[in-house]
Amino acid sequence: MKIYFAGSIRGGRDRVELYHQLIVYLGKYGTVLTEHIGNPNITSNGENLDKKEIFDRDVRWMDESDVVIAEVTTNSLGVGYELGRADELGKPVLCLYCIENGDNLSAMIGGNMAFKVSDYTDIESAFRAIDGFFAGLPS
Ligand code: 6IA
Repeated sequence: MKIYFAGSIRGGRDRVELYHQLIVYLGKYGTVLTEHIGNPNITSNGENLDKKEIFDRDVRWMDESDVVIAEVTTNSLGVGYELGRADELGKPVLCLYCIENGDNLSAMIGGNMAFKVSDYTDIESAFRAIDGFFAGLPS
């Protein structure tokens, strides 16, 4: 199972520790192609790579992935773009949203019935949402 994890970079790195914990947990289900999203050394300045190289690599990984899991609490243009792409490709998508952030999720994510959007309160409830998502995938 190849997992594409999406989380904010330029949009802000406030939740990077949470991304890291989610990525470690996802290791239970497969290989996370985008492990760097949870790397605290990558700040909102991004990776030390050319923009085109990052885009081409991420698009390739998205194509290769079996599922897409996005942390969508922190608004991010890149994550929104990736989710649009995942939708077009027909990938199973789980969006994790921290409800403590209020009712602020974009309707373009929350209103897309092709996505499974799970609200969570703490890391344990995010883990349970992940378990439920994988349990519900067609075998
Ligand atoms: O708009 P954002 O930067 O918040 O978008 C974050 C999403 O886009 C993540 O899920 C990543 O998969 C992807 N992404 C955006 N920027 C990068 C990056 N460095 N490295 C890896 N993945 C990225 C940014 C470098 C800078 C020159 C813009």
